[in-house]
This record gives sequence, structure tokens and C-alpha cells, in this order.
Amino acid sequence: ALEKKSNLIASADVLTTKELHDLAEKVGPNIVALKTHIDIITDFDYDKTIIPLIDIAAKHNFLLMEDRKFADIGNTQELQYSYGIYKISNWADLVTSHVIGGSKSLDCFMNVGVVAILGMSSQGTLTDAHYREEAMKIIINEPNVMGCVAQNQIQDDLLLFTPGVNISAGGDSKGQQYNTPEHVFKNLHTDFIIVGRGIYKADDIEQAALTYKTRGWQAYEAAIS
Ligand code: 5BU
Repeated sequence: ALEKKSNLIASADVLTTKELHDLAEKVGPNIVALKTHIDIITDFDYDKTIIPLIDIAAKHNFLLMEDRKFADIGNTQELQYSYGIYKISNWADLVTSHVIGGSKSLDCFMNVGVVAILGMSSQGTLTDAHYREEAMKIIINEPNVMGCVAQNQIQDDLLLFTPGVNISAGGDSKGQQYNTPEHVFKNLHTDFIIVGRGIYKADDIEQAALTYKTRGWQAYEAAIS
């Protein structure tokens, strides 16, 4: 992040391997991580989808974050994390997980940074203040949790990742609620913004990634000064 002067994570919610690789190449120079939902890739093939993606990530020096949002018992999560066709444990640097299964359910995530879901950006989410208070009790005792996804400020010793970020604040018709980069850095003291449609739906994807990176970094520096 410091090297690239970037707090930007691009969300690659695209449907084909080609779109995923094209997006990764375009946003790569300006991001710290590419966030995937690998199970939405319609033509997924481990060798054709993942191997080149690892190369693109190495070339542009960004991490791969699989937004799997695990939410099961430990044994099942362990299987979902390492087996099936996606073999997430082979390639993801970061994974997202709910903590609803309790602390032991998180023990299966070895050699990966766990980003715990503390609060969601969608309208009507059940992650209210009581939920977050109880979830945080689990999170602070888990050595492999390095941060939280949330829409509120959290304690300083955990990294804060904030999705639901778009320059045109508002939302979509399916309950998503957006804040601007400036809002989340100033008011939530977020560490990383996660931007999906604001970038991959833009007419000029490279320019959009640069805009989010620049606005995000400026707002971050203003918030910590
Ligand atoms: P968007 O296109 O910028 O709205 O995409 C946001 C991404 O962040 C998308 O991949 C969601 O799955 C993800 N997300 C979110 O939007 N809100 C949340 O609370 C969580 C994840 Br957790």
C-alpha cells in the first residue's frame, strides 16, 4: 500500500476468465488487492483461470482476496477452503469469513489472512450494534484474523476494509448502500476501500481505478494527518 500509495481493492465481479484477466491487467498497477467471487466465473478452469491470475498478481504486485464469506462449522469450512474445483487455499492471500460459527470455526484457515465480516453494507442487514459487539469478542481473540469488513470505525489494531464505496453515493436497486471514498476515510478511518461496479462498469476502467486510488489515498492522508 505504501509503495503504491494505494488503499484500493478492486472487486472483480465479472463472469468470465477473460474478463477477470483483462480487469486484473487494467487495474493491477493501482490496486493493493483484487477481490474475487471465484464461484461466479462461468468458464472456471483451475489451470486457465487461476494460474494466469497468479502471474498477473505477481507482475503488478497485488494480493488475491477471495470473498468467499465462509459461514459454516469448522470442518465444512476446511473442506470448502481447500477442496472442490476452486482450491482457494492454494492461491488466496486473504479470505473473508463470517464469524457466526464461533471462534473454533475459524481455526481451519491456515497460512492465509482472514478478514472477518463484522458489518455489511446492505439495507436491513442483521449486523446491528449487538451483533457487532459479540462478533468483535470472537475476532480480537483470533490470531489469524487481520482485519474486518465493516461500515463503522473499529479499534486501531485491526485493519478495516470497507465495501459499498462509490463516487456517486447512493445505492443500487438490490439493497446496496454506497458511501464516497472521502466519507469512509474521514468518518470510519478505514484502511482499504473495496470498489466493484465503480471501476469494472466504468467506460474507462484504467482511468476509474486511478481516480479511486488517487481520491482514496488523498482522503487517507488527510484523515491521518
Ligand atoms: P459494488 O459493485 O462496489 O457494489 O461491489 C461491492 C463488492 O463488495 C461485492 O463484491 C460485494 O459482494 C462486496 N461486499 C459488499 O458490497 N458489502 C458488504 O457488506 C460485504 C461485501 Br461483507
